[in-house]
Amino acid sequence: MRTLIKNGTVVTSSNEYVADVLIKDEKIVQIGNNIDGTFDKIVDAKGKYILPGGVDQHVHFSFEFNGAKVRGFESSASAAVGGTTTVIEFVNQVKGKGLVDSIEDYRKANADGIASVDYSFHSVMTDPRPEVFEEIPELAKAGYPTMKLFMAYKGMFFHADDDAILKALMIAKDAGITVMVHAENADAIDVLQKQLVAEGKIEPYSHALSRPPIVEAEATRRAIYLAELAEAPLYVVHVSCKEALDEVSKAFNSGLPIKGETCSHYLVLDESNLAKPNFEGAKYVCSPALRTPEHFDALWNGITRGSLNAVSSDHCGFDWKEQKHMGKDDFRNIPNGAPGLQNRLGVLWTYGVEKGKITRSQLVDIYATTPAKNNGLDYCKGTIEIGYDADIVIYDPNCKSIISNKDSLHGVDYCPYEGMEQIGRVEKVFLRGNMTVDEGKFIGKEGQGKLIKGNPFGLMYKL
Ligand code: DUC
Ligand code: ZN
Ligand code: ZN
Repeated sequence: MRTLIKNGTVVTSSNEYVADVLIKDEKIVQIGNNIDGTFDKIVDAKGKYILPGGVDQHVHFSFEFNGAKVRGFESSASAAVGGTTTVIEFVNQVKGKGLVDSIEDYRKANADGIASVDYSFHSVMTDPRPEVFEEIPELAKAGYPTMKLFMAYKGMFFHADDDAILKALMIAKDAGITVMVHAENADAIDVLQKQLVAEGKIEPYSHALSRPPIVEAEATRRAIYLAELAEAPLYVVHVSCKEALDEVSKAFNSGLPIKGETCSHYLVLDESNLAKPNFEGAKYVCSPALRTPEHFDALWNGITRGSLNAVSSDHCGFDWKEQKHMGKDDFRNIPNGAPGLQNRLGVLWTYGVEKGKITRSQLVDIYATTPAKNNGLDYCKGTIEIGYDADIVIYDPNCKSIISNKDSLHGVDYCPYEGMEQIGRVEKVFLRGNMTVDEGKFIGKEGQGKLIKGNPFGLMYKL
């Protein structure tokens, strides 16, 4: 099967140029002007941008919070219509099981034959027994070269203390496994939460009060010190505020192999959303909490200066009506997380590129090219180059629309970006050469996604 995409503007992380792109079966085989020959399909992309399919390195299709479970891979067509062709899911280790087995068992039961886009996995260590630490290097051999630790959730089974973090960092580095941290001080949050509830402050807005920037900054700094002690690379997920970013930037600027990501919602949604009446605020309960608007520009600066090298969705599809209402009488019971997988590219284009915060090449870098590199997938994903998977988005910059949950395929009963303007639209998407979105509609098949394994040392050089 030979498909020619003609006359579009190809955007890579370093430049953009008008060209034709020839796809043969699953790969990009030629890029140039006036490519001729015989083709099975010709797509005219004149006036449109040819972007690499997005790589969303931070999604949750399996997260559970107090018994509430998010929508799974059956909702992953929402990635495709939003311009994302590869997702990386966090798999919590099952107590008593190994890290690799936890991923493999989850994958077979919940992703293979179900996913609509390509997928890979991060491990999340929850059961720090000595033999589990010994197993960490096996993750690299199995093709899963990243492992996250939660510093944020006191009393929950996935919480990791400093002991576990330091030991994990020490072991992971030699195997090229990047340790990632969700950095918030769990004890401080616990104290603040109890105080707020004792004062009768049980509304969703208290979620933000119980997780101020300083609890994120403290844990970020602590994790960085632990990484320095271990002489290991570290990746800080979902940096949400200036104070935590300052810690990452200080480490990054001093030459340490320490970086972070932020997420679309921290760039455009502020904490006032948590105060919406009629329990609407619960839709915006995610951790770290949304911040005041002054933090937006600091995060955009972190992106342009390089300490934040990716923007993810932290997609976490809890329903509002049923699941978020578990916390109607106590904000601590509101499941943490919000959907957003479908909106990442549109938000970055509209509020990043169109507002002059980032260039189109920077957008490609933070939404596709660098997330692929961070996770060792850059041998086949994240750029428009010969030999790469033909994961391609044709983006029409001339459309304007209003974001609405009725256009979402995430299977959740709300969208946190509801009512916001979007400039441009994902018109067509190719997943390994197969057109899977046309005229903005999903035309692919459930189960078409494939497991993509990562190489170790993806984030950083070997120290
Ligand atoms: N925070 C969220 O908001 N959702 C999923 C997990 C997390 O740490
Ligand atoms: Zn997190
Ligand atoms: Zn997350």
